[in-house]
Amino acid sequence: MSILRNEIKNNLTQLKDEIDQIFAGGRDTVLSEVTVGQVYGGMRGLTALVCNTSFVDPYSGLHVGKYTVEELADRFPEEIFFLLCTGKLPGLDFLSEFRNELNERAGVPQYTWDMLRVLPEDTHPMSMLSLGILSMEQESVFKKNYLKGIAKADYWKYTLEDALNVIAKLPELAAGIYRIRFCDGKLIERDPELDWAANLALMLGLPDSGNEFANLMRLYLVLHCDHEGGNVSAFTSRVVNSALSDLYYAISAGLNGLAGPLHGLANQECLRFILAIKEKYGDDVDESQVKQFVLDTLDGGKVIPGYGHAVLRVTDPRFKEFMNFGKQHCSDDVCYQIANKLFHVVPDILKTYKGGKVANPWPNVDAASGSLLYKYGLNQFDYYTVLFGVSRVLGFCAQNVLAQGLGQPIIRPKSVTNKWVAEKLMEN
Ligand code: AMX
Repeated sequence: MSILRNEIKNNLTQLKDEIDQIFAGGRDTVLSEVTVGQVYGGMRGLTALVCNTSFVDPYSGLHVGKYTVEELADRFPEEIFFLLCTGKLPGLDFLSEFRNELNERAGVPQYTWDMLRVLPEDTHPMSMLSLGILSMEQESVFKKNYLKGIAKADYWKYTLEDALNVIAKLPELAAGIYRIRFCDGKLIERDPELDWAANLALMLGLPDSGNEFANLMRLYLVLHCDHEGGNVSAFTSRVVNSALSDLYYAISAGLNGLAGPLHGLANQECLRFILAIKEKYGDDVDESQVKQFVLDTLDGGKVIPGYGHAVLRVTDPRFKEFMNFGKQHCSDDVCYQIANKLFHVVPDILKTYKGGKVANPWPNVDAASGSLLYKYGLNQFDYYTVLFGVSRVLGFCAQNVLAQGLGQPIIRPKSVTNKWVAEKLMEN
């Protein structure tokens, strides 16, 4: 893996130089002040982390390195992993080298399959994914070498070894979970000639005429790869790895956060919402009926899934990319059409709802993805977050490799008691 390793090395040198310059410019400069509201409010808007793999601009959305999502939509997820780790897109020779590397490292151990097969039938696929990764922890190259004694400067190299081993096994593990949990349990063999996303599509075993589903998987795995450092799953993964718990622990922990309904699980709620509209009004549902359904939902005290965002203040560019895919490949699909109608009516409603309290009335990535997965036969909603997780592991891995390469310390913010805060208020 010489190309990737060398470029990560170069990236680390550059990032270290930048940090040296920043420190020289003022290590004690105040970047962000924290209010009582933020301390009690999930630390929202508090700038307290650095993440160099990607950042989210409230108005232009996700940037991976210096690229916007629109500029990356045609790329392979493997190239995005390279970009996350190195800050640049790879040359032509990378993809074949990376494919060979993954082929050598592929193969989920039998004990992992045995463990997954004995779980209760209704185990959530996200639990299976997290357990599957954790079951392989004893294979951690980082852990084995750490126990022997390695230089801190080399931690990232062993963390990268773990990252590549997990990434190589991930499509097989994720597809196997689908086959065990929702199909006949027979696993489909990977094809060493195929790319990462196409292999996932192949091993899921859904019919795929014209490779459209494989192309959707490529897009899906690109669009969900990373979302800077403070979101629940990425931050959890980083905190765990900062204790030098190896990547297997860190990835499993990150996936557990992604499994929450306010985070990665939201995408299945969006499709449920679309199908409920279809069920109520039929395939020829018009915009006024969609509008009524939305109003009734809000009157019932529920949120409109797929709309709003903690950071974004515009239509999520990832939503646009999925809608473009739908327009190209399945514009006559009813679920796609309902997703489109929702886009026409929801923002105007949310702009004035609760006296304009909704910070972002625009759709996020989840508003579109489910309807496309459903169209291609992936109709097991519980499985959707697994696909999100497969993609997001790229971000967890890149963030942790870079953090280890930069020698970042264990994460340990200070917590205080109500009494401490009350006394502080008295002082002011
Ligand atoms: N429908 C109805 N009300 C909404 C809303 C929506 N889609 N989005 C926000 N609001 C409401 C909030 O519930 C809140 O009301 P409250 O103060 O009475 O509780 C008010 O607007 C202000 O909230 P906010 O500052 O705009 O949002 P937030 O940053 O607190 O929460 C999010 C962001 C995404 C959790 C929220 O918009 C939401 O629940 N959306 C629907 C679920 C969803 O799509 N989640 C996916 C997020 C993306 C991801 O991680 N995958």
